[in-house]
Amino acid sequence: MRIALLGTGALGTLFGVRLARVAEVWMLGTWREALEAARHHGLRLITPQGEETAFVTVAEDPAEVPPCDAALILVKAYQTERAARWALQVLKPAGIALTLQNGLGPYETLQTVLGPERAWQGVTMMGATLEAPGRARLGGEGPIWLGAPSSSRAPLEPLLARLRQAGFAVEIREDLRGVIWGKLVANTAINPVTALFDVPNGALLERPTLGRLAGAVARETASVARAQGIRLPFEDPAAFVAEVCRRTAANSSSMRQDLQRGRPTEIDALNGAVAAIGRERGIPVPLNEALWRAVKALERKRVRAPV
Ligand code: KPL
Repeated sequence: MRIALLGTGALGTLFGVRLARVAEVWMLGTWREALEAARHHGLRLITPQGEETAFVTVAEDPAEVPPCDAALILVKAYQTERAARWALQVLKPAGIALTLQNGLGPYETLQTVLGPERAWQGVTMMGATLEAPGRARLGGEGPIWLGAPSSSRAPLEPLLARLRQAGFAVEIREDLRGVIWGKLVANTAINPVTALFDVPNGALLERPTLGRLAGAVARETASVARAQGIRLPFEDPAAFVAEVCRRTAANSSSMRQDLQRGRPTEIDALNGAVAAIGRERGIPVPLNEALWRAVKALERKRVRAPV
């Protein structure tokens, strides 16, 4: 199986290393340093068990990539449009794309570009921190939840089998929206709080004020989900967020990493999107709103150039 990996960041590196065990992987991206590092030194993943290096083929231009069976979309939410167009270019006519990105919006973009039958969505609860271009540290294991009703799952099965062979814990859920909003609860609570206070995920368990703030944001996001009739895959949003923090305690959230590297964050697709839905439906969203504003203000100070 030939898989196109769109995304050269922490998760792109993690998935590249593991998928290279079981498939031919082409990594496509625009970040030169990461592609050069992968080309010359391989992709490197550091885990508690040691360091694993894998060589994948890299390309900056989709025209160089032979036809692929599947594309995995792991770019930032705001880079989805280009990644979706590249996926369309490199996929075989029956090839499928799976997004494991954060936030609301990327899946809809993928569906628009590829058509609804070829676009799939899941979420990953894993954490990874980019230590250098092409070199990531696993910050916590966790499942990949795929919202894939059994009636229509057949085109996805070969990729699911490879993901499992590569060592990922894939769990199938029937309800796609529940899966997406479940992850959104975690991201809207953990990402901005860890980014603003510049702490790893585990600090939300150690510092009661931060833990209480994250728990309150989780409950607020969950109330927006429930108002739309979405059944979340857990009972207690704050307890779920605490569990994700436990599993990814050593990890730097992706938003904290973005700000540290002077990159734009995914705040618009996370707290910004939840606040917009809350406002539209008359559900109070003061915490999502405040965190969105605070991260936007920090972005204006820190971000060097749009990507
Ligand atoms: O998805 C994540 C992220 O950082 O974006 C979590 C699960 C919070 C892990 O850090």
